[in-house]
Amino acid sequence: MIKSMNDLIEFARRKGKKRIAVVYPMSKEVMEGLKLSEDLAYPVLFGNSDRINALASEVNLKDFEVYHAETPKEAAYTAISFVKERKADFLMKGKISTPDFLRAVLDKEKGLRSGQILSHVAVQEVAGYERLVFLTDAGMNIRPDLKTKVEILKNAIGILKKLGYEEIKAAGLASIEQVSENMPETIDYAVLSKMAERGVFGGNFIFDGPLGFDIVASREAAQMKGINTTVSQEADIWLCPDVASGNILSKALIYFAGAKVGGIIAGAKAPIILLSRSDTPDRKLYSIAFGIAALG
Ligand code: COD
Repeated sequence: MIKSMNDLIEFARRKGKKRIAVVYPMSKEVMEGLKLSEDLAYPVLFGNSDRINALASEVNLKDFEVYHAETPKEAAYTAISFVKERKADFLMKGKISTPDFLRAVLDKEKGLRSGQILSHVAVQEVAGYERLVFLTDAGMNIRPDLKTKVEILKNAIGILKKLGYEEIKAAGLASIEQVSENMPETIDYAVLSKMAERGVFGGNFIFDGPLGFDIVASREAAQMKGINTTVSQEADIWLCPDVASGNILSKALIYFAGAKVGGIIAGAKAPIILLSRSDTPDRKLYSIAFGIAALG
């Protein structure tokens, strides 16, 4: 089982070098991330070719292809066409706004839709937690209803299976363990628990929720509160109520607990890497490794 970011990088490395189409990599940080990942991914870059060549020599990136694009949107659509035509294996966002990037990805004709819901999955290595955490959705679906939560969960399960997980546990994060009609996520989680029990998500899968963060993070807390659950301190997937809570939790783990993190969007024709400007080069490396690991 993959238990650390190093395991994830090794898993990706064993898949062989993949071609990564990068939309508008017009910043030193993006190019540094690509430099750090050069033994995993071969960069196919879309943007201003003069600027890209200059940035590449600044970070000492030597082996890459560049295709000139005047604007971030043009870069997005060309990069996406490369992925669709299998001239690249997966896609990464550079210096283009998230909504512009996602709208190109979601474009009905030219985008990368597969018919499924697209959702964000962040992989986190958190000190003190015995396994990797797959936190979802901290980046795409703003306020998912039950139907969307089902799809978000399926996307995450699909990724873990590609990573070789045979048994998967998931927790629905809330602020309480009771089902409350005033807190819609608690009702959704109760339904998901029953669906999991009835095999909707396949075998060897356990979902439990609603659960407070303390119960998910600590077996001791579960014992103290008298909550009987097999996912305490053992959940691989942490399902969040909405993008705001997921995003805040993910960043809190990064900034206050020193978590290592990488993220991808799942459910499209190929994994998509969506980074924020404040992501460090190592986070870009983890995301690229995660994207490769999640390839079919
Ligand atoms: N999966 C599949 N199709 C989708 C999804 C999805 N997750 N979201 C929208 N669509 C489809 C819709 O069915 C529709 O056909 C089309 O795309 C447009 O849908 P809208 O009108 O809801 O889309 P937008 O353009 O208003 O918003 C889509 C975004 C993804 C841009 C929006 O949901 C968003 O901004 N999400 C949060 C991104 C973010 O800021 N994350 C935090 C930092 S990483």
